[in-house]
Amino acid sequence: MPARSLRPTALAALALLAPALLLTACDSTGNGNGSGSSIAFVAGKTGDPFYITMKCGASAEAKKLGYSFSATGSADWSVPEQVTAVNSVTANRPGGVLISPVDPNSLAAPVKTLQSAGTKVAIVDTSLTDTSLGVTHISSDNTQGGTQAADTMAGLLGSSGEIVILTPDLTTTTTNARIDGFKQQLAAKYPGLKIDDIRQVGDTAQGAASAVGDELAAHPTLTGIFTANSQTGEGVGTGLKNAGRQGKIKVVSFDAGPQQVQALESGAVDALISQDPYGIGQQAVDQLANALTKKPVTDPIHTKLASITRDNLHDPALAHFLYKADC
Ligand code: T6T
Repeated sequence: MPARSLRPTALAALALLAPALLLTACDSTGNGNGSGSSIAFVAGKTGDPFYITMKCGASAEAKKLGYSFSATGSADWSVPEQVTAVNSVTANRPGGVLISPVDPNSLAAPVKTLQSAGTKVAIVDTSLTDTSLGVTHISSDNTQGGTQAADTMAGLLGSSGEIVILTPDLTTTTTNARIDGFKQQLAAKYPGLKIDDIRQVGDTAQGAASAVGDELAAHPTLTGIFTANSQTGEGVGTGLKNAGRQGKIKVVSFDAGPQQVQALESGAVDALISQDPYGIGQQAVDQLANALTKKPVTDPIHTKLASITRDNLHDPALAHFLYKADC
């Protein structure tokens, strides 16, 4: 109805209602209406327990702070899929986005566009080469994680041994940092532990399983395997079983998805270096909320790691470090 046709009493009623309308247009966080009060998560790989757990932490925190929450990402560890996901999130103009870029360079342009549209961005887990992008950067200290994996491997093997490292690829920033930390620590502290090969197997359990067979054939005196993430860790037990070497080769795996915990329990794997994806998700939402409400933002944040073995697996203090299959 055009305003000029309103009677004076109706106009007076509208004037009384105006502050209330203004209040309902702002959410409890004072972010204003519409998409400014929403937070979106773009995962590196949507079905990966690490990112599922991060989503659970982010979604619970968003709910607690009064933001609406949505999650998307690539089903595989794929640049084109993730670029498409970021572009569709950008079109919705959310207030904040937490994203784990699957490539340090190819995701820079879409993240820049997202940020230029006014969205606050938290870079989580993996990183971009352009560190000016993002209001905060939250991850494990992955180099430290690699050091921890090397110490754990040395504890299992003693002063001499031959090790193969299985990694999904050589472009992912997190797994590369773990390998660097592992190599540096062996060189500094365990000169008798030698790395026979660092092998890219793709981000699948099948790739890791078949690589184990090849590596055992190429290095018959192999004594240890370090796997740099969940999927490589999920496949290693199958590879050792197929080769009849389960329990004979010591295995340290990064991450602690449900299948990896099962492998630890069954003896296929000896230790897990676990991250805190739930905490990464929670803290990213906290920092995005700070940015959106003009409060100080902490940057960077390094979340904790834990070394899990069959001995401490059921310690309640470590329950937080075991990943979820869903929220
Ligand atoms: O190890 C995590 C994550 O930190 C890494 O960036 C990619 O792989 C995982 O998601 C586990 O599969």
